[in-house]
Amino acid sequence: MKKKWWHEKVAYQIYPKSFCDTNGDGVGDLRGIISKLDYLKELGVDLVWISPIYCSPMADQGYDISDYYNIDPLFGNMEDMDELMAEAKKRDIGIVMDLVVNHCSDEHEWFRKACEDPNGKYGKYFYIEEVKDGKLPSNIRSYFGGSCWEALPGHPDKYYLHLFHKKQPDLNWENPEVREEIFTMVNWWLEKGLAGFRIDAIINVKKSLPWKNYPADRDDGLSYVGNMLKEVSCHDFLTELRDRTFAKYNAFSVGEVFDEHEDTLPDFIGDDGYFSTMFDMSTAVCGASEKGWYDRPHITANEYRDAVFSSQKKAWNVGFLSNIIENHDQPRGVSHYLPDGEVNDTSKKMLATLHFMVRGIPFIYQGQEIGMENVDFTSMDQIDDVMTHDEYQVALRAGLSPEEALESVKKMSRDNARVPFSWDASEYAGFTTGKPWLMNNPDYTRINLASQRQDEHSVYQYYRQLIQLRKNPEYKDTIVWGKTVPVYTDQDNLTAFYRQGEDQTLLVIANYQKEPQTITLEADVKNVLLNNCGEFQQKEKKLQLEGYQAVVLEMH
Ligand code: TEU
Ligand code: CA
Repeated sequence: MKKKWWHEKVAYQIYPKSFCDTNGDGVGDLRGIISKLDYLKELGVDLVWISPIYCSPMADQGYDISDYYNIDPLFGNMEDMDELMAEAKKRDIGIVMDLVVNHCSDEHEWFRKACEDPNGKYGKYFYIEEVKDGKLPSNIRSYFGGSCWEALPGHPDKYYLHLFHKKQPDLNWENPEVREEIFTMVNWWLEKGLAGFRIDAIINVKKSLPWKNYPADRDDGLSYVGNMLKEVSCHDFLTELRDRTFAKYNAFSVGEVFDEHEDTLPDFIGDDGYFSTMFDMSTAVCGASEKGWYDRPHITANEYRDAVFSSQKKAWNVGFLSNIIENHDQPRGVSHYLPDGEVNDTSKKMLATLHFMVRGIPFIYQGQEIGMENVDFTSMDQIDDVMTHDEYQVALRAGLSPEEALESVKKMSRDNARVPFSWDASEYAGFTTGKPWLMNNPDYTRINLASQRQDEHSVYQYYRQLIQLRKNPEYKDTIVWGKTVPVYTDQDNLTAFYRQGEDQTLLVIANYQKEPQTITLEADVKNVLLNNCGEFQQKEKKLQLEGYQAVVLEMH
């Protein structure tokens, strides 16, 4: 594998609306991010991915872009953005923006012009089809529920495609003019000094044409988008995107890729792949049900382990995955991956250890580093996210009572991660002096950065230790490049693996249960590099682990 500048990095995702508000309007802003750069430096991150900050009507929180060349006034202006990039650079931090080009906003000039003249230039920027006798071109279900076809405003006989919200019309990548617009825009931003992009929902850019119906998979008569996507390949589009943009700037690119075809990993992240890396979504999709969120079981410790190991195996000798335990689309990892009632500082640190010690680029989502948990929402009125509202309706239609529907969807709600960052124990958790756009997590007096900064045993300080270990010249090569070799896989609720470097072997062991567990070491311990709790209890070759204990050992 060719070594690249990004392989050693640690990345951090900011959800700008909820990070830090400086003007009291209850919405986080770019000046807020600038004010926290020293904090990010203290934590030890090198790359900061900011979810969309372009002009947007916010139907999908910025993932519906109406102007790619400007900053939404909610967040600030272009001077703020330039200052943010310059200030970040001074601290050796690279800024990564979100590239949302599968679709734009229905308020984008292109779409407005398409509505004015569907047969003109801009009509070809989208997928617009003639509809006779109400017969839609296909029965694909949009990701946010309902048909993916919507009547074109002003033209009742014409429908446009939106795989996401109806305010997010899909861009027609088959049209070379559209691709040209996108490449020009990407390069304009890279010229400004951006470190790279996170590429949103990219697997959706290639549609299977001509349109047709697919077997229905719910009683709405519609079919999952993936049923169409699996018939086609994005190869040509993504190769062109890479060559015309990222490759020219040696820019970092991380793909958000779901449902990729089997055996295509080398195309995505191999030495000459489309992207520098892509997210490992294997644990996030584990247990997903065709029926909806309400039908989702809690993932077990063994399932978690198997998902991680199978990704590690797939990516070995191919490229680097980016590891996450959560993002702005997922519930909080500690609430999702740990059993109810067993979420505590020790188990949170255990999860962090696994997340950081496997091979790949670690991404921290804002608040993860202080162990923020899911929100105990008590009403759907507290939830803003479009997807949660759709899944709530899905649950009701399946026969759940309103109370049961709320209980089931709140566990998966994207708003769990989207509530404001809990900076301190003051009103509104120090996020704003006004009223936050989305409620704070009511647990902020218990879980916040200010208190954890003071406490050397906090989750926050543990994250710092993990980052320092990854950067420690003694161990860096092994932690970044070493092979992940699973061990003790016949023991339940235990995730353990070696990281094999050139002349060094590390052993990572996590007891993924509240009961103690013993393992028999295969070699002698040279150094204990990290331990999330209590004593290191070794008797000859026997190592006794407390509930949720995790250790990183250097072995002889
Ligand atoms: O997500 C893509 C995507 O497939 C999501 O719909 C995902 O399945 C879901 O959020 C899982 O909880 C990206 C963005 O990350 C998301 O925030 C946007 O809503 C979406 O694209 C549309 O741009
Ligand atoms: Ca603000």
